[in-house]
This record gives sequence, structure tokens and C-alpha cells, in this order.
Amino acid sequence: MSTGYPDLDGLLPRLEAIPALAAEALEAEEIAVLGRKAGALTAALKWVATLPIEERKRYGAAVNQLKARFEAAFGARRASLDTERERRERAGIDLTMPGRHRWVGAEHPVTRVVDDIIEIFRGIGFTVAVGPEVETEWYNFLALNFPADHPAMDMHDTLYLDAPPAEGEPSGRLLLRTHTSPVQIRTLLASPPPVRVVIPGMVYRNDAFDASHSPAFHQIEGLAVDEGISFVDLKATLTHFAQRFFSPSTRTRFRPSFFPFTEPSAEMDVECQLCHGSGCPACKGTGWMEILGCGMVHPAVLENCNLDSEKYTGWAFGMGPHRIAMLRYGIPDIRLLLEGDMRFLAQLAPGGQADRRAGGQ
Ligand code: 2NL
Repeated sequence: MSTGYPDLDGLLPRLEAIPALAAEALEAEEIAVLGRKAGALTAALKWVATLPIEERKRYGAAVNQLKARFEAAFGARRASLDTERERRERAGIDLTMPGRHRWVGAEHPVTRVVDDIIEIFRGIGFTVAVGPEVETEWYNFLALNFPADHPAMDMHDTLYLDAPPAEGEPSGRLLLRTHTSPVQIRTLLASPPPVRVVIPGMVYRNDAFDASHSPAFHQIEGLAVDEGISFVDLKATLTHFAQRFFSPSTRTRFRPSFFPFTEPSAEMDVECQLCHGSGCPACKGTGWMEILGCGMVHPAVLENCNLDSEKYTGWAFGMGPHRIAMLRYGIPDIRLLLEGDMRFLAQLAPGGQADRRAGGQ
């Protein structure tokens, strides 16, 4: 049976809930209970005025008492929220600050280039080898047919260690390897041909850090030694590599060059990836970009590895993955690849702006 009286007892659970309300809910609840137009208690107060005198006293007193309890509860809760907020502000915690998004990690562009190169050579039967970064003069230079007075062995170019060589190493001073070739020497000494190996790793030179040089950089070298290997194998394999790495129609050309450890020696160029041969600023108008050095392994190097150079022949190459990454992504300054600036690197991450332009997926 409805008496028509607004239900005061029904408001008690809401009164009890007030101490747990957050700031916004507190404000809404205050309007819902005490609001001038539609507040639940305001309705009860209006009802009081319509009652006969005795009823008005009894019921009116109950409404007023409840209203006072609500007002006290709202006031107390607001005061405790204010105190809490001031305490947090004093502690320097700003709860309105937006959250930090999580970084999504990605491989460094040079790491991707190295991995892509390795995958292409693995696909045609090459294995991967690594070796020490501290080497002796013998492994780094002399075994590779550098004459003992070669300028590369000078302190101006090579970083020597201020320490005597290890026991049983009669092979000269210790140094930071200037190329990954000593690992190829170690491979040839450790395992008889056929050898087909690629070697990635860090190498060190006594160079200043500028737009095209760094004292520490990556290198990747490859070596194939067997009976009956010729320059044709070198050209075919390296052209296959260029066409897998860049695009199936990429043209290559070989120009004569010189390295102490190969004879004959060559530089391999690929068709400019920007203008495809017509000439542009990136290729200095030539239509070609140099990507690696290569050649037939010098007979003296084979003999230094106790191999009969009448029986065995081989070819080798070396390249700088930083340079390849700069060509692939159109990067003008090597320092961008070495400084770790996320604003730059994020553009090259998979799906980033520059990756899409270079044909990544
Ligand atoms: C370059 C040139 C080259 C090799 C590296 C090599 C290794 C052995 C024997 C013969 Cl054990 N050759 N490596 C050969 C030709 C070129 O690197 O411009 N690198 C950045």
C-alpha cells in the first residue's frame, strides 16, 4: 500500500555509501539527494508542506534530521577528498598526467641488413662463423699477405693493445681486428675445403667519427675455397646476392681494384637504386653505387693456411653493412645509424615511413 509519503528509510543506504564516493560521483549524488529541482530529499520537504499540522511536525522533523545527516556526510567526504588531493599534490604526484605508451621494439636497420645478407648466403650453402675481436698481427695482417711495412699496420690506422701477446702466440702484437678476415684464416686453418662461410662482426680502425667514418663499425665477409673455383663463381654468386638483396632485375658491374689478400681484385657496383642507371646526385651521376670489394684469394694466403694453392682456389668478398643500409634507406650520414636517436630509428622500423619507401613489409 502506498501512503504517498516519500520513502526516507530507502535513502539510508545512500547515506552510508557517501564516504566511499570519488569526487565526481560525490557531486552527482549531492545533486540527486539535495538538488533544488529534483533532489530526493527536496521532494520530501515539499511534501511536508501539504500535511496537516501534527503530521507536518512529526514527518518534517524526520526529513530535516535526515537532511542534516546528508549535509554532514557530503561535507565530510568533500573535506577528506580535498585533504587527499592536497597531500598528493605536495608529494608531486599528478594523477591527471596522461600515461606513457609502451615502446615497441624493433631490430636496428644495420642488424636487419646483416641478417638479410646472411639469409641470402645461407640459402646457397654458406655457413656462418664468428671469431675474436682482439687479434694478433699475424691473423689480422701477415697471414693475409700484408707486407710487414704496410701502412695499414701503422698506429695511425690500427688500434694496438697496450699488452703483451698471450703465451704461445708468437704472432706479433695484439690489436683490435681491422676487418673480419682473420676469422676466415682461422676457418681455413681449422677445417679443410670445401669452405663456404660468411662472417659478420665488429671491426675497429683509428679513425675520427665523421659523416662517413666511425672508429667501430660492422663488416661482413664471405669466403669460398674448393677445387676448381673460378672468377665466374665469384661474379655469379655476388650478382645472385645483389639481385636477392635489392631486386631481381638489379644489374652489377665489376671494376679492377687492389687488396693484398686477393689477386685479381675487384669492386662490385650495383645499378643505382634511386635512378636505376640514368644518373642522380646519390650516385654522383654515374648510375652505379659501389657496395663491396672482392677477388680471388691470393695463393700466398692459401699457402699461409697450409693449403696447396695448385690444388685449391677460392674467392672472397667484404662489405660494410652500414654503407648498404645507407644505400637501402637513403641515409646521408653514418652517424644517424650509430647514435641511437629513436626519432630517426622509428622511421626505419618495420612499418615505419622509410621502411615502406624501401619496399619493406
Ligand atoms: C672491402 C673489401 C674484402 C676480402 C675482403 C678475404 C679474406 C680472405 C682471403 C681473401 Cl681470408 N680475401 N676478404 C677479399 C676482398 C675484399 O673486403 O672493401 N671490405 C669492406
